[in-house]
Amino acid sequence: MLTARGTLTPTTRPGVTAAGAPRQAPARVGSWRPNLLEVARPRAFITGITGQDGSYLAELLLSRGYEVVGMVRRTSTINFERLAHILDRITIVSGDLMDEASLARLLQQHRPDEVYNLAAQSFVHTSWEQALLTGDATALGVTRVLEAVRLVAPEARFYQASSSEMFGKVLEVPQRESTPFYPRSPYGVAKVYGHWITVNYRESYGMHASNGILFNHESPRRGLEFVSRKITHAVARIKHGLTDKLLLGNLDARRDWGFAGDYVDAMWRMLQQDQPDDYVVATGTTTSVRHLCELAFSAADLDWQSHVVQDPQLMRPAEVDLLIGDASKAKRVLGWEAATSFEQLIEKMVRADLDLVAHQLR
Ligand code: NAP
Ligand code: G4F
Repeated sequence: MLTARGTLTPTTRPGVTAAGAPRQAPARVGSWRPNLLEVARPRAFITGITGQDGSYLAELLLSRGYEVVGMVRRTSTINFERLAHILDRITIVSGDLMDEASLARLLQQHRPDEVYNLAAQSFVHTSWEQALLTGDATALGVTRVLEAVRLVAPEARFYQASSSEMFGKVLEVPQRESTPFYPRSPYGVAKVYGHWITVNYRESYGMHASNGILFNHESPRRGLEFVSRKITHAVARIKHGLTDKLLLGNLDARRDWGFAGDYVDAMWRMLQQDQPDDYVVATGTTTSVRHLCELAFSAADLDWQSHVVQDPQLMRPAEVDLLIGDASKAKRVLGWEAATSFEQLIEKMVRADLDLVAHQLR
């Protein structure tokens, strides 16, 4: 079969080696016949490239020799902060999860080998305030991307950003791929839909579609509204004398927090497998918001209890009390495990925010 990318047998496509060379993954070497006139680079299409994970994934794929096409939605101000350092090496295209035609047009134009659907209304708190929008983008948006892939790029491999938020009021500890879902927010409910529609397209159409059930992952690029970054950024502002108090909601909630830079590697590994499947991606440790505070403040030689104030208004209508993932399948099949500890992650985030605030003050 002749494609825009070169000559391929029907079941194969360009890939990359696990070591990162921009060529075929070992399992597919036998059936890939390179076009001698063109050394094709695998091409990835990322929705949500302006987000935390999108920026780390784009970096990873570039380092592995991919062409990266990132979809951004139209906004009145440009928000490429997380991409500034790689902007000259990626292709930015305009589209929206809400607009099926834009998705189909972009996939038709760019014919990707891999599609990573990271775009979503991803903030749980907002999902109660904008439940319909969350359902439209985070749930139905997945079907729109899957339909576009099915219709115009059916050989592309598809990754869906599923979430540990689906486990909600957990029915098993630790949570693994077989743990039943019990979502506790409109966001969690929307992610359950996205998860199952991905499974359904895999089973209905034989698509190479995989779900990564990722537990909370953070970084210095995390949005300021999420609790980890809210805390580390406040620590830096307090340290620099810009404020004195930090208002927080539930300090007892426990999460399995990892580093986003580690987690995007698991996404990529899923799409290098011969068979699509679903994987939990987690560290296997759990920590309370209270302990996160202790650690973050002490990394800047501050006492958290002198600054943190609980605000009942920040409590959620329904809470996810405890998340802890069992990522043994990802370790066994993908050879993936978290490289960064929770302590290293928080230290890294506090340092980055201290530098950021110091820079802003100059
Ligand atoms: P994020 O920083 O909030 O990024 C979300 C991305 O989605 C942004 O690029 C945003 O664009 C884009 N987006 C939102 N609505 C869109 C629309 N209608 N059309 C096109 N793009 C749209 O999220 P993240 O932390 O990188 O997470 C990536 C994905 O993983 C999300 O699906 C999230 O739900 C899921 N997830 C995250 C975690 C985690 O702990 N980080 C865990 C499990 C699952 P703008 O920049 O224009 O807003
Ligand atoms: O940082 P959070 O807002 O993350 P949450 O709700 O766990 O969701 C994140 O992880 C999910 C994976 O499980 C993703 F799917 C999702 O997209 C997102 O990335 O809140 C963490 C915990 C909650 O229990 C919350 O109630 O921190 C508690 N918390 C306490 N005070 C707070 C605050 N959360 C926020 N955002 N702000 C607070 O002031």
